[in-house]
Amino acid sequence: MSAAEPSMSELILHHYPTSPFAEKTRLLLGFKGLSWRSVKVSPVMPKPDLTALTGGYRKTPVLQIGADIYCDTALIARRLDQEKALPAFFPEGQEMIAATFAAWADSVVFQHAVSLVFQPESIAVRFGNLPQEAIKAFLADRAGFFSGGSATKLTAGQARHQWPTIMVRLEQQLQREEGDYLFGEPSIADFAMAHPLWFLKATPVTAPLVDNYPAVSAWLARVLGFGHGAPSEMTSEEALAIARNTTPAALPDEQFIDPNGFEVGQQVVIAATDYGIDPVAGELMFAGSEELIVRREDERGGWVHVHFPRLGFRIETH
Ligand SMILES: N[C@@H](CCC(=O)N[C@@H](CS)C(=O)NCC(=O)O)C(=O)O
Repeated sequence: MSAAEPSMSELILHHYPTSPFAEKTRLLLGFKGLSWRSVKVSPVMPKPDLTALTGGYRKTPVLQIGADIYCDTALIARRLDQEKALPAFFPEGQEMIAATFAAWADSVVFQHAVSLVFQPESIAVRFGNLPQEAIKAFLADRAGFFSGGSATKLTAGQARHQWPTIMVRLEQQLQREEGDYLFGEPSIADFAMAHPLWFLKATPVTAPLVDNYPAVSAWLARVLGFGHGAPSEMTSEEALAIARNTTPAALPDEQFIDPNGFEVGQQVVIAATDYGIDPVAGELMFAGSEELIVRREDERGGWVHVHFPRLGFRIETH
């Protein structure tokens, strides 16, 4: 084995500090006690070194392992379970409830948190020390991010109106004696519920929306207490070189399933259906019950396999 070889299989997270879904993933890495490399990405477009790897997908975070690029935290969690099986994110007997609750929290609870953090009273505090131009650029970037997909923005009024229902239910469930985690032992559900609350707590105007609930606060401290594992910095150029100098991993040993007639080797585009629907073009390599894989070539990243969850993504002919 040459000295450079071990770095080829390292977990590389492309992310930025203030992103809730990045925090979810950092906690997933912490929960598993994993070491990983941290590549910082801009919170707004353009992100040329990231899209060179993904082929257009721009959401945060993205996990890279050699020449395999994993988009969306729903799939990243499954990939980390393969990396280290225990403790599991989808405990036996809770596969459906854990994944389904997590998908609800990642969409519904997250949309509430975004709307509450970006309401005018809160935005002024959150971005207090940023120049006006930077705030404008951020808001313009996010306005476009929501066009064309199935997700519609929740108004701040509706988010404020619905928030107590979510929190009172959560508080009730966590008040029970065995309520250390949502479903007994920790699962993906805890991490998906925690990151929107972490986001609200980061701004003084919205922090009371979490702090007013004692059982929720105690549970959140436990989940955030898993920490981030052991990250070390890496540049985006190094990450691109790793992709270029590695061959994608063997495809999953699972039957190719496509009820709509897509076949291996076909040129397709894959895109999220909710928001951030930038399409990724490539050759369809695999479609399993949880995962889609396309192969594409990039001038700087070389041949890569880009992986997406099946749920919430669509395949179309190119
Ligand atoms: N379903 C995606 C959602 C990711 C997401 O919405 N990330 C936000 C940041 S928390 C984002 O991409 N914002 C725009 C950006 O970072 O460019 C996942 O689970 O990874």
